[in-house]
Amino acid sequence: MIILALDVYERERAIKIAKEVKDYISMIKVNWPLIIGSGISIIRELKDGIGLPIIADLKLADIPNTNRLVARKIYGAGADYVIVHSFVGKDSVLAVKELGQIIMIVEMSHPGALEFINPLTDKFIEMANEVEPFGVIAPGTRPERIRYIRGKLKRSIKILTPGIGAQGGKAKEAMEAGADYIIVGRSIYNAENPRDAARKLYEEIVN
Ligand code: NUP
Repeated sequence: MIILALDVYERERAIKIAKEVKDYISMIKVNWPLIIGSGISIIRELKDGIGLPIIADLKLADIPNTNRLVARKIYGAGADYVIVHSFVGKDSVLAVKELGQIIMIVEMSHPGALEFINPLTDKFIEMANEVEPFGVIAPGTRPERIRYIRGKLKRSIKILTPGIGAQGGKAKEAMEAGADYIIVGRSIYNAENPRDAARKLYEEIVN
């Protein structure tokens, strides 16, 4: 139920942290910091070395052809899921889904998401119900919004919630509101003991 957001630059540090916490996590999410810092080959290295599925959090938001060109390389590099923005429209989203499993953003966790994204969430949920991605991103910082999104989203579509810990969201509250997975970065990788931090989160949500 815990997805590790591995937002560090260095390959060695990323692998060390992933090994330390792997017993408590179910997937690893890589984002631009790690891909820029360590190269795209880090995806295969983590996937094979740690043995967990990899989410590529590229937040693709381009025309269908460019989304497709990027997605082809990232799935080819071993990514199991790619995160895409919804606001660019269904054609751009479907261009990625044709190549592999996707996760659509229906709302984000930061305060700025209230400016432009949150007012459109209903439309993004509607699109997700048509497109049927593996899952959607919903804000771990706003449990009431997770509950709202869960109420409108097809049951088969998973809810993944970032914003737990460093951004103020609480793991247990997010799960109780309907999240299937919590995404956690800094609270684990910046902890003095990442394994202990992951174990505590795990115990918080299973108990
Ligand atoms: O709405 C979102 N909020 C968010 O934090 C969508 C995301 N994909 N993320 C990502 O989740 C963010 O880019 C980072 O990789 C991770 C959260 O990290 P942290 O705040 O736990 O350190």
